[in-house]
Amino acid sequence: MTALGLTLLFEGRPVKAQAGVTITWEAENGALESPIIRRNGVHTDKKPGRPGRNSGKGWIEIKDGANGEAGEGDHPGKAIFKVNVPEAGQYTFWARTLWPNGCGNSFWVRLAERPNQLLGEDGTYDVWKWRKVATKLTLAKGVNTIIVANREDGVMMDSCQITTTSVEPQGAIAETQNALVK
Ligand SMILES: [Ca+2]
Ligand SMILES: [Ca+2]
Repeated sequence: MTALGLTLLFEGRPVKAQAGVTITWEAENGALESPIIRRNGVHTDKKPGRPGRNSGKGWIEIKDGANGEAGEGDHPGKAIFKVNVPEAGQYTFWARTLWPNGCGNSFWVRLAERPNQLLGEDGTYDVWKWRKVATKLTLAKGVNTIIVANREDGVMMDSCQITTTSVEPQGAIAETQNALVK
């Protein structure tokens, strides 16, 4: 969604949108390579008192054990997102993910033909939580290919967002219309 000075409703609370470009999409709508797989349905997390759920039709995951005995590394398997970007710029990449433990708490994120950037390695487990890549992505106007790749197994990803704003996404967010090129 491109929002300029609009007042949006977020879980019943009005929030003032920052000027800028924000595009959100469902991770399960990407093109997937094994061992990254699509899971359909609802996954309710273990947040005390206020459990969260995935948005859209499901999520993507790498099953625990998919990488065998291998630990963190550059492993086969990726999710490819061809994202419609309305304006060139520096974008923060966010993904709503769920980690089981420290042996399953990261993905790689990169642009096509560019180096891997780390997503995760934090210590919050068993809840859907938005996490960002520290370095912004430089995106051109038009279709940009963003790749999420296998760094360790056991991990789940619900949705992704790129934004030129400094707003931290919260909770389940609907997919932006025409976010992805099929
Ligand atoms: Ca780890
Ligand atoms: Ca989803």
